[in-house]
Amino acid sequence: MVTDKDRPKTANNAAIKRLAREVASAGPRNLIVVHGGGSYGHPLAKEYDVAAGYSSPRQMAGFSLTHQAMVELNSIIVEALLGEGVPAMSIAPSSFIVTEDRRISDVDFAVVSRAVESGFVPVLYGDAVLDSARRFTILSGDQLAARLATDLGAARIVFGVDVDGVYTANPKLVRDARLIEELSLSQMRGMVKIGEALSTDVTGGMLGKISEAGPAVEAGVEVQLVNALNPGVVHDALRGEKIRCTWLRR
Ligand code: IP8
Repeated sequence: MVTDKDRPKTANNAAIKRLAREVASAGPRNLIVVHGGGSYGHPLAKEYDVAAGYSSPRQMAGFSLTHQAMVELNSIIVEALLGEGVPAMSIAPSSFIVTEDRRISDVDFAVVSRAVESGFVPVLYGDAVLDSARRFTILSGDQLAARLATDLGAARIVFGVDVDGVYTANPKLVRDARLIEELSLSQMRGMVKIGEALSTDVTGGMLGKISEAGPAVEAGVEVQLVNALNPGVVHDALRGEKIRCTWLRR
């Protein structure tokens, strides 16, 4: 929702500003922001088939263009946060993460954790990254957020999505779809294979989030899926207030 999905490289400045204000007014402490690719990363990643890895020389430029588009979107978001007084600090995932066949294996988050301890709000993102098996791939913001939370011992991940959470059916298509307020790990396992990127992503969608969140939930992190389109919801979530959402819990 921070970009206009239908128009390449178009930021939704109003949504970005509102969300930056909500983060600022929540008075963030020990917060890391991770954003996705939207209409910056995804069209280029698709055009050059970056997620699949190297198969032709034309992808080399595509990899760089995808990363560079993410740098642009990240700048817009970081500047919005700075404009609201949040001590945001941009950290490029591709500068310190190499995946192994599309998954993060070894990673050192020391700089990210030092930034948090120093009072900054690191802002990371889904990125085009180097990969030891495929030369390069796309790392989703979801996989990154879950691994950050697990490795840094976060209490909670808040996923901002465009619906109130996980429903019994697609709420955009089915009128009597009901919101599921809490999903246990075993219920999550009934829906997806935990910790495995869905083959259809670049994006992953809701099931991708549940799958990626799995290992974090296993590690004791509480995960909240909240409707970031509704003004005030992200603020309330960050403040730990009760909201309409879906919880993923062990
Ligand atoms: O939007 C992927 O991150 P996501 C970002 O979280 C790119 O899937 C570079 C397409």
